[in-house]
Amino acid sequence: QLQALIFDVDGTLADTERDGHRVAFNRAFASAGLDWNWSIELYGELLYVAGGKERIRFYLEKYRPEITMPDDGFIAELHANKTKHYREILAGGEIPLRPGVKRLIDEARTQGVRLAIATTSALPNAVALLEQTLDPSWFEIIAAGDIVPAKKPAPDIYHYVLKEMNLEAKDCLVIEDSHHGLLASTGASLPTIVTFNDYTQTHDFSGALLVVNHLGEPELPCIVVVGEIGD
Ligand code: XBP
Ligand code: MG
Repeated sequence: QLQALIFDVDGTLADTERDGHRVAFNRAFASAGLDWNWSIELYGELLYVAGGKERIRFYLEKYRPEITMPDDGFIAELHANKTKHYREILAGGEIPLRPGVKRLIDEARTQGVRLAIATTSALPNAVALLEQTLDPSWFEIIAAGDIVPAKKPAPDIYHYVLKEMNLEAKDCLVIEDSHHGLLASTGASLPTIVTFNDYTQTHDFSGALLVVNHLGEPELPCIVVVGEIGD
């Protein structure tokens, strides 16, 4: 008997990366007077590292070795500014939920299935997206950002949700969109459905129960790449 659905946020609830987070990073860089600019293509490579602060460090190490690594305080401030820009973008209402997300969440609520969020993104970002599109109060736990020290692909955030909700992994279902997200959920022994997107479609999804292009709507059926749709 399914007891809970646990959703990843970025790339799963909504396509937030290309036109949301990426643009917010670039705006934060520009307002800090930095000449850093992340193209759509480069951002696909940077997504290899989860977490905004971690991603900035990865960019500097890998792509800008000539720059001396700024201290943690500078990166934290830059990232806080990025969060502000990101929330402004969300408030503009231009980033919709992916197909099937609202439908599935409504069905779960009707059937008494518990809901949770497990994301690498900062808490204010996750809450802002839920406020704009769903309702944060529908989710028993919104596990986000630095709440666990080791971000995805580490399973810590999922262990945290299971512990807080007093649930066993086998009674839950996770929805993720990326290889790292899948590693995190399966690392906590959680059955996982992958809904891939443009940035993640070439990822390795071994270990997923089901791999689909999105969750589907009656007028927009999903395409199943791996697995079978049962009950
Ligand atoms: C996605 C991430 C995040 C966002 C940026 O997390 O890796 O880092 O790209 O958000 P998930 P922050 O798919 O687990 O929701 O800048 O707030 O980290
Ligand atoms: Mg994701």
